[in-house]
Parts: sequence; C-alpha cells; structure tokens
Amino acid sequence: MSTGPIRLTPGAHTALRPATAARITDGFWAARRATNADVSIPQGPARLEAAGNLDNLRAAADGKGSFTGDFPFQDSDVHKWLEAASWQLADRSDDPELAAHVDELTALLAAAQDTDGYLQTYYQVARPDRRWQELGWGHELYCAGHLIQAAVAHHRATGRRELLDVAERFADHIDSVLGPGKRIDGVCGHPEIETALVELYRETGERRWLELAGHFVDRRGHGLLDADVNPHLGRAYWQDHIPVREATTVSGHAVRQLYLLAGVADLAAETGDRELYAVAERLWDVMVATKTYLTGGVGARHEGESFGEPYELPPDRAYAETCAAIASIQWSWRMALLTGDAKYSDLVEHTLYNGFLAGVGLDGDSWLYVNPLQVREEYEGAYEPDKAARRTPWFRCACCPPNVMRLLASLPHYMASGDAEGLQLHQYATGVYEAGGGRVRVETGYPWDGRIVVTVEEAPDADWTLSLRIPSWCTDFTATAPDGEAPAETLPGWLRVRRRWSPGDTFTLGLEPDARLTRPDPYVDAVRGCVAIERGPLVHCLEGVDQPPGIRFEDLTLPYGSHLSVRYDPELLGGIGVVTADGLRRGGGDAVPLTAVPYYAWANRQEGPMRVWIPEG
Ligand code: FUB
Ligand code: ZN
Repeated sequence: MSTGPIRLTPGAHTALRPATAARITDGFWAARRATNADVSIPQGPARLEAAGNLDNLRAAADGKGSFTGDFPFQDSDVHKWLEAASWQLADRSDDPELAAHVDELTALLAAAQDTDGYLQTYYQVARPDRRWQELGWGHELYCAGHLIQAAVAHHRATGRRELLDVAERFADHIDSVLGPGKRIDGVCGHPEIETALVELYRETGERRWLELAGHFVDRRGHGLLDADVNPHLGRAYWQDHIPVREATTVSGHAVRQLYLLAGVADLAAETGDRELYAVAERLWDVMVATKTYLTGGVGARHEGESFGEPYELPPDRAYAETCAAIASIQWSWRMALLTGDAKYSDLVEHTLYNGFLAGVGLDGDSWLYVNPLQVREEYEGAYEPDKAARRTPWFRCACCPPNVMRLLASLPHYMASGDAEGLQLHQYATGVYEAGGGRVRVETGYPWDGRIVVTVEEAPDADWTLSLRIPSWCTDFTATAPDGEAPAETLPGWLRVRRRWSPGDTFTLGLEPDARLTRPDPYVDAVRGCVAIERGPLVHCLEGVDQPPGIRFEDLTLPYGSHLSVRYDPELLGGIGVVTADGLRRGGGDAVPLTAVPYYAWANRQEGPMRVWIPEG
C-alpha cells in the first residue's frame, strides 16, 4: 500500500490512483531528499526547541509556564516536522535517532492534550478563556489539520496509533463543538482542516470526518469570519467572501486559498460531487492563466501574502511564498488524480524544480520564505527580515521550512499513478514505481539529460498500458519501444504504449532539454520587453557573481534570438547545467557573455543581484 499523503478509498471517483509503492533511488531528487533526510529533518527538533515550540507543549502538559512565540499557530511547526519525519521513517525505519525524536514529540503532544481532546498550546497556555472565540486568526482548526496529517503519516509509515489517537480525540472534540448543528457555526480563518479530515476519513473509514470536511467547505463564504482583518482584502483574505461553489477566481491569502482547494479536490474525489469538481477545474485554469509566475510561484502580493489582480506578477515584489508553491503542488497533484489530465502534473513539475526548490538552500539548512524573480544591485532588504530575498537559518514565522521537509520526504508519492489500464509516470526520477498492477524501474539523468529508460519489472499477462507524461516544455521527443516500433498513441500531454509486456522489456523516451528563450505573457506589464532563459523544466536566472566584472548588472540585456549554449558543471552549486548566452551591454551595445544558473540554486553563494526576466537588448 502507498505510504504517501493521499490514499484514496476503493470507491473514490478519480481517473487515477496514487502508486501503491514508489521509491526514488538515485539522481537529482534523490540528492535533494538525502540532504532533507541528513540535514533538514535532523536539525528540526533543535530548531523547534530553540524557538520555544516544545516548551509550549510542556507548558500545556504541566499547566505551568508561559507561551513562547509570536503566533497562535506555533504548534503547527511541530506537526509539520512530525509529518516529515514520519514519511522519512517509511524510508529509514532503521534510524533510531529519528524514531526517538518522533516518539518524544508524539509523547509531548499526547501529554499536552486536554482531557476533552482539545490541543493548541496558545489557547491552553496563554488565552484559555478565548478558545474557539477567535476563529479568524486563532488557527485552531489549521493546527488541528496539520496534527491530523502528521498522525496519518505516522500511522501509514509505522503502523502505530499513538499520534492517530491524539488526532482522533481532537477531531471528536472539534465535531462536538463545530460540527453540523453544534454550538458554534464557524470555519477557520486558515483552511487546512478540510484536506486533513478527508485523509483522516481515508485512514480510519470514519465517515463523520468526510462529512465534517464537507461542512467546513460549505460553511465558508457566508461571512462567518471578520471582515476587517485586512483593509483591502476584507473577507476575501480568508476566502469567506463568496461560497466556494460560486468562486470564479483564486483570491486572498494564497496558502489559505490553495489548501482549501486541495480539500475541495479531495472532497470531489471521495463524494463524486461534480459541482466541486468543476469549481476546482475552473479555479486552477484561472490561476495558471493569470496569477502564476514563470517559476510556478503564486501569491504575488506581500500585502496579505495574497494573490493579486490578474497578471499582477511583479518580479521584484514577488512574494511567492514557499508554502504557497507547496500548496499549489499538493492541489495540482490531487487534480491530476481526479481528472487524469497531464497539465496538472506539468505544473507540479515546473513548481517543484523552480518556485518550490528555491525555498531551501543547497545546504538543507537555509531557507527563503519569499521567492522573488529579481533582486537589484541596490537591494536594501525587506522591512521584515523574514521576508528578505536572503536565505535565513529559520524564521520567526517558521511555516515554510517544515513544509519543505514534508514535501521532500513524501516526494516519491508524486511521481506515478495507476488505473485499470496500467501505470502512468508523471515525473521523471530514477527509481522503482508500482501501480496499475505492474512495476517499472526508471533510469534517467533528468533534468540535465532527457533520456528516460523505463524497464518493466512486472506486468499483467495481458495488454497493459505504460503512459509517460510529455512535458509542455518539450517540442520534440523520440520514443523507442521494445520491438523498435514507435508507440501508437499520443494524447494531449501523454504518450501511451499499450502492448503485452514481458519482464525486462525496456521503453526509452528521449526528451530534448534544450535551452530556450521565453517571452512573457503580453498581459503582464511588469516584465514586458524582457526574456527569460529556460531549459527543460528549469527556469534559469542571472546572478551577479557569474557575470563579467565592470558592467552594471542592471545594464545587462539579452536580445531575443541570441545563441544559447549549455554545459554541465559538476563543481558548481552541487552540479548544474549552466546556460551561456550572447548578451549586450545596454546603451553601448558591446557584446557581453551572460551566464545563467538554475533559479532553484540562486542565493547559495555571496549576496548579490539576480534576475529571471532579462531586458531584451
Ligand atoms: O498562517 C499560517 C501560515 O503562516 C501561513 O500559511 C503562511 O502564509 C504564514 O502566514
Ligand atoms: Zn510558509
């Protein structure tokens, strides 16, 4: 059985189902996951200790001490770390130190839980009289959601119930206070509980959790939350301005919006609700067409950490919170399963390699909260240090680092799926994937090299379909079937090979990750007249440190049609493809060789300017 974040029930109304087993064994993502496992996750408990998160749990358990931290949602950092560590345990059950930390934090949570099931240290320790009174900003259900996801991960990965028991006791309590017809008619200011409750239903079979998730989705948008939290956004900040079923665009706080839509997709999957299905499809299309950066980053505005107007995508003032990229990936993957449409996994790929991965330093121990696409030479910093275009060891509001950890720890889950016909590869990473009644081994140097060799290890003794996603960046590919014949069917976004497979048969897909110049959407005023360098799924950027000295960074330009060349540099930034281009100096027109590195690797050397969108010379 799959150990990933989504385990559909047998009757789920989806086109595809997550792989039943998935392992990434080598290559690009294996290296990132190793850093996550060896550096990021192990340093989590010390960070949580230093930030006071664990003392908050002790204070709640002992009834002594005060609350540490600036936010009521401090506990969610613990929950997200526990989720990450649990997925990691599925891979490394023989890591006694990790297992001990997981046990320790689980015991702390169990001890902190009140006898009625309630568990959020801010309200237990600092504001006991305000419990469930501040649903807008209190984050009680948000924290509960992350606790539930951690508990599901722990149960799936280890088969143990301690954390699941804590989560179910809290869910019981929530149902008794906020469930349909109960004392409080309310929703949380920060969606998250919805997707978590659907997963708790999937894990336990208890239908009450599915109904509660549906209740929270349908009660949102009826003005139950404050209107004055944000002077410009009003109730849209927490998506309480319009019922979910009537929404026509993504708006408000980006992470809130996208976690909510992940829950909507989950509900549509489990209930077959066509209206919710249509809402999710509609909003995803609008988001991609009008409110998504080239990097896959979303949530353009610093103000309210929110989506802006359509095409309001400034590169320098981009907020593009790391958590929003993660939320977009989580939602898009659910949409891919729901519909079978490859476009969703295409966005997953693009966001993974760019807007998401930039959020963590190559050392696994330095983070970006906001992910701009441009930093000038004269950059003066941000008014909040957490929101600077500079890497930081941890944040006062530490939502992003453990979120990165949980996504990387569960990444194999996002690679492949299955259906009655066969197996679909959505992402390309060396590893072994089991789905749709068969098992394949994938070998590839992706994203540096576009050759993907798929060896069938096991397949039914009948016709069986291997589907490979053709990324939208790819204009040309080669495909070699075992008998040398070209495969019969190409559907939008998919190459499908249906035949009787024998163990050991290989199928080779050759994608051509050439470097290319991309012009921006003509409606995005902020980058009109610029070009970007991309290669395969990777967006590239210029960093000041790589450019010839003596030329002002702001004077570098790049004519559309310039020659681009690519080389692999194993010594630079952990091993990257470097793109060089024939640029020009603004004004004088002198030729300037430009060097572009993958955007995900920026800000890992000396501080300096950076830009993705380069003025056309
Ligand atoms: O409110 C909880 C988290 O903190 C949000 O998801 C992030 O955007 C940050 O504001
Ligand atoms: Zn965040």
